Amino acid sequence: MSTEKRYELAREIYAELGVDTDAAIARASEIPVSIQCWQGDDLLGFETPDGKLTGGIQATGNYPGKARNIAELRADFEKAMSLIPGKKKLALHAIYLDNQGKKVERNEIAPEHFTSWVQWAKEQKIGLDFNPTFFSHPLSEDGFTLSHNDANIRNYWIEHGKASRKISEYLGKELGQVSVNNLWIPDGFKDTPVNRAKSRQILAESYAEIFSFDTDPKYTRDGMESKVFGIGAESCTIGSHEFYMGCAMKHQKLLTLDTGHFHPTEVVSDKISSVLTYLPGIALHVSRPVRWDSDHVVIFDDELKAIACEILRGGYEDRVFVGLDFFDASINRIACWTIGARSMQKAILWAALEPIAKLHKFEAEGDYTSRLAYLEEEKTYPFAAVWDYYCEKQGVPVRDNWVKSMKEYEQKVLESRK
Ligand code: RNT
Ligand code: ZN
Repeated sequence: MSTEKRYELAREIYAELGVDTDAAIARASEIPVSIQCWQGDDLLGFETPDGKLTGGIQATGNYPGKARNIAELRADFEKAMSLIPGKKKLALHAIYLDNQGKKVERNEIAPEHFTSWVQWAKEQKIGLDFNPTFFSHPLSEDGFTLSHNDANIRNYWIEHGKASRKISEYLGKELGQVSVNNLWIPDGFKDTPVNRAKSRQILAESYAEIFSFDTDPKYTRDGMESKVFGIGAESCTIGSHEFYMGCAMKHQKLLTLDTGHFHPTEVVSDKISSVLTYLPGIALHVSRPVRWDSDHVVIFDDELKAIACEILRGGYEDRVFVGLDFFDASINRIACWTIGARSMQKAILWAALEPIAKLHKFEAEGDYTSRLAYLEEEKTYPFAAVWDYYCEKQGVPVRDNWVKSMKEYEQKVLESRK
């Protein structure tokens, strides 16, 4: 039976539930998903030919064929995009600058180092997000950047933070949409410190300086990403969740919630509405932590659905910026992008297909029996038929057909990268 036919049947079944599948597809297709460039090359970047990843994060595995330069990364990402439905953005990190082979210091990066990215993004009709890189650098080697005791080192990173805000604004202006500038630092202590307060005070002052000038919210928004621990910084993370809640509140910034940055039984889905009660917005780093902040490829699991449902049930589309953050080097990297982003898009479509008004009504009336009954019954509605139709309409492969296409690219392109 054709995808279209199966969709028509599904549409009828959902209509009985009070759900308009066409409207759900339209709603889902308007929500951009920002895909992290760093999955393409294990977060090494192109600042120097021999980049090393530091900062308490790790890409494990050595699957062949990673992108070795900007041209390869772009080509690989274009391949992935041809397999992923929905609105897409690419999230860049500062170390992915186009420096034309000349080393540029992090405190000297400027829009000019990203003009070729803008040109490319215009051709691809996608937006760009940005991240300053406060790791993988000699001046971050002792584990501290913006909270460093040494004012010279600290100032270097403050200048990097300032530069990133200008670059992000430039990206947003050029592409006519908001570019999220996400600030994450690795700062922390391996062993128990006795003066946590001092480092946090210094960090607060560094942010006051970084945010001392305004940028246009039409084009850029700063996000602040907390974390519970990093490798080599197990005992104290300076930029903890509570620190950034306060900091984002003070400066009216987005809070970035990375799903791998909390204690294992905490869930980000429950945090969204709490944070949005007081803060203007949230940037999400959707990841899949397996026992730790392991950054496994995102899959279509219960928490992913819960996150998407929270966004759509709350009507928070304008206040939540959905981004992905994982880096798995043990399997084909284009497949990582595709599986992770398709899963996120699936979850968004899933959420759009909920009988939201009905569920809200049950809850408001105290009919928790019906609420549970419908939340369970919706799980066996013909979601797959709607998802397949959505993929077909978006011009990307239906079901597992993308795997063949990805494997062909692997043979033709990736295997020659020795
Ligand atoms: C690290 C943070 C951060 C990075 C990216 C590469 O724990 O999650 O977001 O993964 O900036
Ligand atoms: Zn993250």
